[in-house]
Amino acid sequence: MRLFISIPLPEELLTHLKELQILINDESARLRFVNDFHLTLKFLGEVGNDKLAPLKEKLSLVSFTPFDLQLDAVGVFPDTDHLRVIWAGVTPHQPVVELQQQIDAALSGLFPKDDRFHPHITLARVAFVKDKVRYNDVLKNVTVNKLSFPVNRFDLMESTLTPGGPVYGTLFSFQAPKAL
Ligand code: 3AM
Repeated sequence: MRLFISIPLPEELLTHLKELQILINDESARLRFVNDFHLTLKFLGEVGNDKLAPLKEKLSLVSFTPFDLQLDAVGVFPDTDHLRVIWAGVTPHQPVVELQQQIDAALSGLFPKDDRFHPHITLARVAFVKDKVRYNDVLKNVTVNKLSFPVNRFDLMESTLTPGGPVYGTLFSFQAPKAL
């Protein structure tokens, strides 16, 4: 099965993420919008059934203090010359990066470490761009509501590839201890 680890996003955020999908839409680019928003912490790829129990056990040992994030400006991967993914940013990076590093460390020996991690919420993948200058301008003019949201959980997710795009399902959730 194809697995990844991500932070689920609260309902209150989803309405605005859908609004952002409307704002980033323009005839200068053909986009494939995602239906399932999340903040990916680590992509694991194909994982055999035999690895699932040790994976779950190691992830259950990750302990983190709940933190708040704020939505931030729209950005692109890999860069404005090569538009592949359009995403909404989050701030601050530090608590997410720390959680990602903890997960990386917990899974060392089972999965390779990620040396490049940039927290983001994917809004759309780019099929093709007709007018790069115009589309970058559209993106620059998108105003993001800097909504705050709590992070107190991460999920082990399964991604099933279908002709209509990937379909995601939550296999297990890992809860942070309640804040005192
Ligand atoms: O929704 P986002 O973009 O944050 O981009 C893929 C998606 O994250 C990423 O894993 C998530 C679930 O598919 N992904 C897919 N293939 C990947 C790969 N080979 C990958 N990330 C890194 N390497």
